Amino acid sequence: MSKRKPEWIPEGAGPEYASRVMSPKAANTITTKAPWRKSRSKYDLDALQAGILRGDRATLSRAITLIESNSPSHFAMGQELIKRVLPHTGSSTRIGITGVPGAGKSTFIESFGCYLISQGKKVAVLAIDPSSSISQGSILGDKTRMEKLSRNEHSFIRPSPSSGVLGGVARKTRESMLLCEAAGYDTILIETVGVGQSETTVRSMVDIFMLIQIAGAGDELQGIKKGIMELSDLIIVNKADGDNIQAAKMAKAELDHALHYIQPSTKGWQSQTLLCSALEGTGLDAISDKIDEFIANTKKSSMFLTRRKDQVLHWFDALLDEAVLAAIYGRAGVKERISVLRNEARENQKPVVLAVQEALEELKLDGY
Ligand SMILES: Nc1nc2c(ncn2[C@@H]2O[C@H](COP(=O)(O)OP(=O)(O)O)[C@@H](O)[C@H]2O)c(=O)[nH]1
Ligand SMILES: [Mg+2]
Repeated sequence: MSKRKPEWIPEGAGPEYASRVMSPKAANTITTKAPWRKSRSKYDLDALQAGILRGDRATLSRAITLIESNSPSHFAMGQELIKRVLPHTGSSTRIGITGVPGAGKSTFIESFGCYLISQGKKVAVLAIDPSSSISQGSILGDKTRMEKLSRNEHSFIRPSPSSGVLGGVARKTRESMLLCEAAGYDTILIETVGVGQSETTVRSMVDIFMLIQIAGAGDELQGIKKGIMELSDLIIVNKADGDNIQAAKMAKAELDHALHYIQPSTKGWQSQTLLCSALEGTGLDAISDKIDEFIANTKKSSMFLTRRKDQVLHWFDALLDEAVLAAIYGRAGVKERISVLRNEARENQKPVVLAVQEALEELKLDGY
């Protein structure tokens, strides 16, 4: 019995830790449809590849579930799938969207997405939301606000993967984006809520980055921090409607002024502000035109391609760093030995530098 106790139950815990651990036999009778229980044969690579290239949404959805899976065999299949569709990726416009909760990101994506589709585009919406394990994903939580867009056959909406650290979520979003491109989506909108590192992460995978602001919420609240403005190519002042039009215009003027003092996000492009009402659908055409102008501009200066290549390199370097560290620390006995050294340093039994040196010897790495 004690062998089947989940490891998170404290030693000597009483019945207040209500838990049932099923026997393997009982677990086998579960008929769940959860993706990780799908047998290997359910993922037919040829079929996935063909379905994606045909633009079939159900297949695309399944393929994203595959690359989001944490199982090692799914990982290998997912990478093979990405490899196969890679020649069909890269031709979309990748747009990042950020802003504080309540700024109107979801409403904006709904109306802007519908606008783009009315112009003949195919729109995929993805999200990076590090808080999504709590909020169930920013997109999913706001599904009602994207009802029209989600019903449109030229759209594809995928809530953010809800598990894992930002790095893992970022990989999944990046790969989802590639799959969407292979499926023929020519515009990818990646939403992120403005917390911590997530804007930088989204900026590192898109061509153009937009910050959605509203008038009168206060600079602090809106995070008009230099950092976020420096990442943004376009700043949209939303909710420019009804009684709020004057205030929105004033906010725009202030932002225009502030932009003079900050480093542009994209070399050769002066970051700009635009007004819109996501609710009433005004200003969307001007935003779309501005995005087109940005893309044309950066393509002409070759900044577009340079940035994309740099983004891939940056991605490569980050993954390699992570993998190298994992490989080194993952060696047998290393963790235990290092924890002894850490403790000796902590308790002043050994100088820190010496402890680190011994750790390096332990890891069979020279130098320091
Ligand atoms: N008046 C007005 N309200 C808006 C506009 N865009 C969004 N809202 C409202 O602002 C609230 C937050 O919008 P939401 O899209 O959920 O913001 P998000 O948290 O940034 O995704 C909702 O009540 C929306 O109806 C707009 O253009 N004008
Ligand atoms: Mg939202």
